[in-house]
Amino acid sequence: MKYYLPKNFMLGASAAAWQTEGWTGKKPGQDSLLDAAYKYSPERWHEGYGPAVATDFYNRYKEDCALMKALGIKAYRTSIDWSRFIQNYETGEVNEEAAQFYSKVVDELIKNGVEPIICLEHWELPNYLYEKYGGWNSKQVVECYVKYAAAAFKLLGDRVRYWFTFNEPIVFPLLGIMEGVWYPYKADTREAMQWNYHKVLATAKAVKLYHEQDYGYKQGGKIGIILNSAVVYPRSQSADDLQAAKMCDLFENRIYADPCINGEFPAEYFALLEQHGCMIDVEAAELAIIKANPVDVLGFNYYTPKRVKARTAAWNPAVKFNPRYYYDDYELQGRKMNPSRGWEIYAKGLYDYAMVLKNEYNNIPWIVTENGMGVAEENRYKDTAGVIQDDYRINYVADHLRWLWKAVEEGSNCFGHLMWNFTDNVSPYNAFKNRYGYVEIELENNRNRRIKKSGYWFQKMVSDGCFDF
Ligand code: BGP
Repeated sequence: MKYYLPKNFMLGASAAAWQTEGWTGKKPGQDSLLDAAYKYSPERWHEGYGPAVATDFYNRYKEDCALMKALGIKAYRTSIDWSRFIQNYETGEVNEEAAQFYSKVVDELIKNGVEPIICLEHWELPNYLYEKYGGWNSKQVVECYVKYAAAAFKLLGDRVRYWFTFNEPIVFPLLGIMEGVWYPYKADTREAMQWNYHKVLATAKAVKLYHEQDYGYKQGGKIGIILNSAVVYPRSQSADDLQAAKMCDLFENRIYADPCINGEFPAEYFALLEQHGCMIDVEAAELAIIKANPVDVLGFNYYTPKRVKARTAAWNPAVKFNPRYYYDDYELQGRKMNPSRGWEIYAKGLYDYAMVLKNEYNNIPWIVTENGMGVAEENRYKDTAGVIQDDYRINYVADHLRWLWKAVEEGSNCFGHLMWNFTDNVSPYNAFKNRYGYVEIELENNRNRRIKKSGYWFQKMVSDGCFDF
């Protein structure tokens, strides 16, 4: 069957500064959290690869922009590396060399017909701010972020029309602060919730600034946040599983989506934190700022749904509270899986969340800011000419696009799809293990870029305005 591209629908790809740029030009003391994570334990990173070189985008961005044009990519989302861009994290003074780099990247994208989409933090919190203030645990860091955001709007606001405050803001607090599996390896639920709250507050402050600030030219664009909201399905219709799904939705979706889009935290959230002895520092004046400054757009990253059931074992009150006390989302037997990543593949999840946005979030304009399939050892799929025959990726994208476009037909306000990602890049700890790109990075061949079969498929889809599936 043929599927036609909806009108004014943006097709492109996503990446992040720290996952592509490499450390060229970075000065001592300019580490981001992920840079610090790599320096702290490089042996934990697959085959020792990490952000140090990544895809070398810093030196090769012109080549990459030309390749985007050749593939028909119409929008490219990346981030600014806060730790690189700002010279003095407390005053917001800009590092001129870095500013020039980001300005040139934006110009190069535009020159190649690619809409630049900029995210202000894809986990590139300066490690300095973590060490000095405790990172997002501190209100001081919210203020540093606002100064950074102002500098970024000032530099690029005349050319960038789509801004995002954070990428998947929940991930670092969850994995680094609450569950202790990522650097800085903490296990403190209260602190993780404080990080989450301050990122919501920082978002509202950046939105306000973006809407109000006058830099001598009109900003005229839109600003939002990128969430990896949990798309939650209860395992059964039992009262316990339904309640478990509700709690998962609350802690992995609504603690961001509700305040950022609708202006208010879910009523039960603070009560639950109170009940479990981990209430955070919240001020009435801050809640008023959040209420008054909802985002214009939402970015949604979607890879996999959550199948949730109630826990069978009782919670041990002697152990620190963790929201997972309320739900269990593992055990995925019998589902269609991506074995490399261990994630279920369920394209309809995109449609289902589109309907949630339509019905519960005022049909906010939104864009898929990540969606894709990370596959290990893709070399085994090379044909004799050396082109990776990634039919699995083509099927993955096609299936997700058709569900997405069905949602658009039914009134969802989705205006685009950005694939994760354009070229293969570095993942946290997995580094280059699972490859996601339309374009291969040939590590063994000087990081040569080579278009995969999916890249050619994408190119054809863009020029035909449709695909068969
Ligand atoms: C998202 C992140 C990306 C990217 C992607 C793939 O959560 O925003 O930065 O890495 O997931 O996941 P992974 O790299 O862990 O395989």
